[in-house]
This record gives sequence, structure tokens and C-alpha cells, in this order.
Amino acid sequence: MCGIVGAVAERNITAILIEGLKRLEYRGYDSAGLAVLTQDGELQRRRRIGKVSELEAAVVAEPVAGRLGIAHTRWATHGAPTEGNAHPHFSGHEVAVVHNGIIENHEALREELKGLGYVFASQTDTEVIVHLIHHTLKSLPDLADALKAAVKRLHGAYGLALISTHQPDRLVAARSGSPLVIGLGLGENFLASDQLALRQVTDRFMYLEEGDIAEIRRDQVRIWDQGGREVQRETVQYHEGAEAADKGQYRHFMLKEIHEQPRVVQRTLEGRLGTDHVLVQAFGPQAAELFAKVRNVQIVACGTSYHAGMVARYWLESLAGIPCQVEVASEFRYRKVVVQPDTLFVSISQSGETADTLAALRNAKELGFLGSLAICNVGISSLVRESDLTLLTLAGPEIGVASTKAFTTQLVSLMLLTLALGQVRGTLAAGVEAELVEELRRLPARLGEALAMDATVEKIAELFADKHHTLFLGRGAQYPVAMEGALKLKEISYIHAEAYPAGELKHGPLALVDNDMPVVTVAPNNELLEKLKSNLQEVRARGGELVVFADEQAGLSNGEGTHVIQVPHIADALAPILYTIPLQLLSYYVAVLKGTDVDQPRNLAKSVTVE
Ligand code: HGA
Repeated sequence: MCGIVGAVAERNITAILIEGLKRLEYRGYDSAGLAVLTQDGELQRRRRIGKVSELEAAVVAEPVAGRLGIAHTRWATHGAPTEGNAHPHFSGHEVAVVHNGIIENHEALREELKGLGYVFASQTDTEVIVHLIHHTLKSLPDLADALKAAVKRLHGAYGLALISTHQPDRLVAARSGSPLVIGLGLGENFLASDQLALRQVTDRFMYLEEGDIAEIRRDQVRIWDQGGREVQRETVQYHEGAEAADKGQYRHFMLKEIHEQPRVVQRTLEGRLGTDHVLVQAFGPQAAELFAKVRNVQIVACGTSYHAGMVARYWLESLAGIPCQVEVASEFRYRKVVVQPDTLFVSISQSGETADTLAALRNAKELGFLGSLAICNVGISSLVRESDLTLLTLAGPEIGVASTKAFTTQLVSLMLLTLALGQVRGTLAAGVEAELVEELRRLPARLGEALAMDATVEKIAELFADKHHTLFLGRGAQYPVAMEGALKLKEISYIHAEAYPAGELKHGPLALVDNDMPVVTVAPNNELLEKLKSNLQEVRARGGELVVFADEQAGLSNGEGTHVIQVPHIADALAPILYTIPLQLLSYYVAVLKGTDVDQPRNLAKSVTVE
């Protein structure tokens, strides 16, 4: 996905821009470029398709130096990945822009600007921004003023940065739906879409908020909020340990990664939501065309990713009315598969190098699928390179072998896919997309509330420490959540755990229930609640001890042998994401009590690149 870096300093900033882009490479991209204002007051640009190293080589071959500049790694949404479509884009060799996100009304703006005499050099939506600014500068000569006026015309999502030959001492930036952070130096300042890009030059950061406009000079930063009021944003000092390679205040990577979920879910949503709908182009330039033809979905994945796919099946069929099949990759790749016409092949993998999933994708290419989509956490992985479309989960590096934040960001991505397919196919019920987009925006805060259950779950974990077997029950889309809960417990505490759809209990597993076998249940407040309550009675009647994670409005309370832990209320469709959190915490605390190697459980590896 795109990255932005900008700098204003008293030294040459070209190397800083390139180093910043390199640090964002993990996000995946197809081309890179930079624009620098030279000492002669000229805008000079270098762009290359492929890696940042290609861009670097271009700069070595034809050096460019200056004290003000912007740079970008592009992941195409509008227009093919060509050098001409790579950012920065120019208007009149006076203004340059880099942009992350999607301008939804670019066609109308393009026509309007063509009418004003502007000639377009690329197929991108981004180019309308730079001509619009150029035009606005004629009546509002200050770059920040022009940006404030111009963003009112932009619909969609953006994080953008601009420089102009007329105000060579500053860069300006705007954030709406795509993150931006200012890096504060001594007599020099920087901008980036992720603070990771700037850590070689500073450890002090100022995060822009939604709707903010910033003017960044060497010795001054000014910010205006959505309402146009000048505001101060807090300066945050970066401490080593706040990032992936360090556990920081946490005892294990797994606990740290569980607690990162509100932030990474937020990041996975950024730039992908319009006012009341999902931005279909976030899946790639050909997404809308391809999605319009999809009549079936085949999901293939392994382990935790397979459980995410199982949840998506409930969503795709119940919300978008699109038939969906889900299969573990190691089975799919070796059996003779009958492919329904117009089926989209969706693979899900944290690393994008999972051998079975990759092999399944390669087989799928021979089988007549309509196209392929990868949902993946690593932008430069084989799975991403070999799929037609990609949606990256922006979970950041996951170190704990037992997957946590990768799973919840996969779920979020699959909900975006459900809404995008339903939108393009016109199969969503009225109002559903707007309502779920609103709920998705609230999701990071709700996950934060669920994390506040930490201490309660830690206490309940004691019940499991001396047990050898556990059952997990769920119904509907919570059944795969129960499967994921059981997998987590198995993986890190080595307690045997099985998940069943609650209705299956009486068809066999009930025979196992006694007071030595705790039964964990996820019980959101939906139409299946009453049925679930009967299933719980069946367990209690056999002396089984119940641990129930229940909606605060579910009307379930503690009783003998029944431990009810209240979970904040949430829209039913998103409940699988929220209920995952207490189950992750439960397995974590049970493992800690048992003293196992939480982050590197025996016999397991993080990225399963072998068959
Ligand atoms: N829409 C712009 C920027 C794409 C982007 O943000 N990708 O992550 C383009 O296609 O150039």
C-alpha cells in the first residue's frame, strides 16, 4: 500500500526521502517516486516502476538535490502501475502532490479541470488534486489556504502532501481517512504516512487527526482542524519498544499483539471507507469490474486464516447473498475440485508464503476461476504477487506464533469484501452498508472496551490450569470463533480443546461432559440466544462447568457452575470480531499459568512455508 514521506530542512533531503520509502517497503507497492525543489527553484522529479532501489539507482544516475521534497510508494488503484502514473504528480511544473487513498469524484473533477484547460498526464485519480490546487492558487495564493479550499471539493479518502515553487519554505498536508504523522526535528521537519518512515531522523511525532490540514516549515508547524480552527496536536515521544521487534511493557509478544488490535484494526480500515460505503477500489484498479461478475466465492486458507474464512462464509451468504465455500488449503490442493462459473478465488494468509495456500492458488489458476484475491499481511509476499487483487491486512509484524491481530484484521478485511461485493452486485439490503460502515468506524473503540476484560479473564483462567480437555461452543458466525478459541488454547497451553456448533452437542460430544471438562461458550444477543441457553442447560445437567462470554443484554447470570463474563454489546454482524478478544486472553492466561512458551509453542512455526 502507498507510503508518503516529506521533508523540509537546511540540508539535502533526497537521501532522507529514499530511506523513508525503504522503511515503508514492507507494506507492498508497485512503483516509487520523489520530487525535490532544487536550489534553482525548480521542481525535479524521478519515478520508477518496481522497487525503491530502482528509484535510488535513478537518483544516483541522475542526482537531484534540494531542501524541500516529497516522495511516495504507489499501490495502484486508478490507472496501471506505470512510470507515468507513479506519484508525485505535477501541475504546470509549479505544484507537486503525493496521495494515499482514493478520490471518488475524480471523473467529475477531471472533466471540470479539462474545461479549464488542464491537460492530464496520467490515468490516476490523484492528478485532479494537483490541478485543482494549481487552479485554486490563482485566487488563494497561500498553499495552505488553497488546500483548505480544495479539500472541500474532494470526496473519498486521502492522506496527501503538496509542495509548490511559489512557497519554497514549506510543505502542506491533509488527512482524511488515510493516516499522516509529522516528525519534528531540530530546525527541520518531516511528514510521513507512518512514523516508521522517519525514525532515522527523529523520535518526536505529532499525529494528524481526521480532517486536519498542516503547514510544515523548517522551524514551525501549524495545524487546522476540520472546522478550520488552528489547533495544537500533542507531541509524542517515541520510545524504543513501542514497535514490533520489542515486547515493551508486555510479558509476551502475544499479549502485546492482543492489545494492539484496536490500533491495527483502525489502520486496516483507514483509506477504505467512504462516508457511508466501502471504497471498492481499495481492492485494486480492476476490482469493480471483476466484482461485478462474481456469483460465487471460494475461500482457501489454513489454521487461523481458515477460521476467518469460515466467519466470512456466514457474512457473504447472509449479508451479500453470495454463495461461499471455504476449504483448508491442504485439502483443496489435492482433490478434484468442481468450480462453479463466475467464482472468485480468495486466499487468506498472514505471511503470504504459506506453502499449502500458495499451492492452492497456483492450482486454482488452472481451474477456471474468475479471478483471485489475496487477503494478506505482507505486501511483498508470493501470495500477493501471484493474485489478481489484494487487500492487505495492516496488522504490522506479528511475532507470537499463535496468531491474534492477524486474525481480527483478516475478519475486518473480509467484512470489507462482503460489503464491497454486495455493493457492486447490488445484493445488500437497504441501509446495511451505511450501518455497518458506521459500526466498523466504532469497532476500534469497542475492541478497546473488550480488552478491559483482561483482569476478569485472567481470574477465570485459573479454572483451566489443571484440566486436560475443554469444549468450545458457538452458533452461527460464532461457531468459527469458538473454533479459533479452541485452536488458541491448544496451540499455547497444550490443553486438548474441541469446538462444536452448540446444536451438535447432543449428537455426540455431550457424552464427554463431566465436572472435569469445562465448556466455553460465546453468546452474543442474537436470534440464536434462546437455543444456546438450552444447550447450556444440557451441559449443566451433566455437571459440566460453564464459562460463558455473553452480551451484557443477554440476560445470563452467574449461578452454580456457571461463570458469566459480560461482553460489551455490539452489532451482531461484528460480534465475531469482538468475541475473539476474550478467547485470546483466556488462552493466553491459561498458558501463562501452565508456564508454557507462549510466543514459541512447541512443535509450531510462524510462517508455514513447507507442506
Ligand atoms: N489512488 C491513487 C493512490 C493509490 C493508493 O493510495 N494506494 O494505496 C493511485 O491510484 O495512484
